[in-house]
Amino acid sequence: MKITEVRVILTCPTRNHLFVKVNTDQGVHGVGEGTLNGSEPIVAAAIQHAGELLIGKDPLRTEDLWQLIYNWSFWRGGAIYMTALAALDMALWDIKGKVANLPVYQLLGGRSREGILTYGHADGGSKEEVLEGVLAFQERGYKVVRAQIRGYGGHGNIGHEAPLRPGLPGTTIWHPPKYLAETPPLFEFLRAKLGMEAELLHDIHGMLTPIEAAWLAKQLEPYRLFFLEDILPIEHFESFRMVRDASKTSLAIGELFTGRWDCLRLFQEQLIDFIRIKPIHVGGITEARKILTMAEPYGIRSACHGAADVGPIGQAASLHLQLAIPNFGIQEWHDFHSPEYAPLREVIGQPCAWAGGYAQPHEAPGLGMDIDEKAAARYPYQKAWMPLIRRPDGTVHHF
Ligand code: GCO
Ligand code: MG
Repeated sequence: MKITEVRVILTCPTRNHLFVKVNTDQGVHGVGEGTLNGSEPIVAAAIQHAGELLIGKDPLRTEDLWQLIYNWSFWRGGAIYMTALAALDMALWDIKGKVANLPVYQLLGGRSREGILTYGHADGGSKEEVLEGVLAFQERGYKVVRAQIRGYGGHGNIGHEAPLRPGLPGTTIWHPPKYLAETPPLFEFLRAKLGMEAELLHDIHGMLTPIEAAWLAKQLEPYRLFFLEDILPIEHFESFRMVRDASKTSLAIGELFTGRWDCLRLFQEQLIDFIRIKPIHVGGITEARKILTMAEPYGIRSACHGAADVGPIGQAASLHLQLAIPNFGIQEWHDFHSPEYAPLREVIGQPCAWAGGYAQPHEAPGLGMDIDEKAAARYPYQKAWMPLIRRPDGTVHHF
């Protein structure tokens, strides 16, 4: 069996997605996803370029081809290359599943649980509105809900500047003290209304300084969060110990990580409780599986990032992997079944199933997903950027 073609599909049905199709000389093809919010055309170029190395190769040699694509460039690693590699690796696992006539999770060890526990994202302009949002998620069957006031950064988002030119992103003005002041009372309020058993979590989105994050983790300790997410910016590696020592709030990070070397120290020193890596941004199922195996002896569980931009095929890869591993924790859930995603469903068919708080990958061989290229061509790529943030004095801040 030989790979004959790598096709890159950049499309915007609802939002931008970067898909890949790997064709073989046996009529079997595999699909993968390399969506990287705001950087899709750059990843597309990387897939196009690196994909040529796969032509003529046996697609079933998943590990060998992973090593080939990882090592070919010399300039290895980083979000762009690792996402490009992820898209190709997913497609190879898809082919392997189709050849074996088994869903990918069977190739990874089979089912370790009946379903994938998910969390939803409740947002509101006030704590009363957040409560309404949490209750609405609970009524739909969600067992765990993330609670945020006015998105990431909350009421700390005190202003907005228009884009410099049409088509560019605007700038949010972010003032940390307001966010720090409102967050502990939000959880005090939610606990008073919902009791201690409700499973709640919160995303700092890496927006605080180390001492601010440590302070917030300590303040939130009495409210027993399922976890506090993205506690620090990824650059502040040296500060995890300080946050850890400050409180016994359960901690999660990793949606920006791109490989095992980002995780090693956090695992060995048990500085976190949940790791948020997912196949799509760490080089695919091959690498994500190794990372989650490394986490297992430290009692660290998976909590794969699952925002809209992880995409429906990225989501499927996360589900197959987490159905099989022993140390699964939770999956962030984005609902691609909702009406706004009708155009996306023209391209990819049915997204993975969700019912009563639990998700399931498809049972069809491989990842169980496909791409209709004609439908994708009806929705051409639209230039998009990540949001910009500055503090009130004009200093650039991370989102
Ligand atoms: C989450 C995330 C996202 C990111 C987004 C960036 O936990 O879902 O923090 O919402 O902001 O994926 O592209
Ligand atoms: Mg997050």
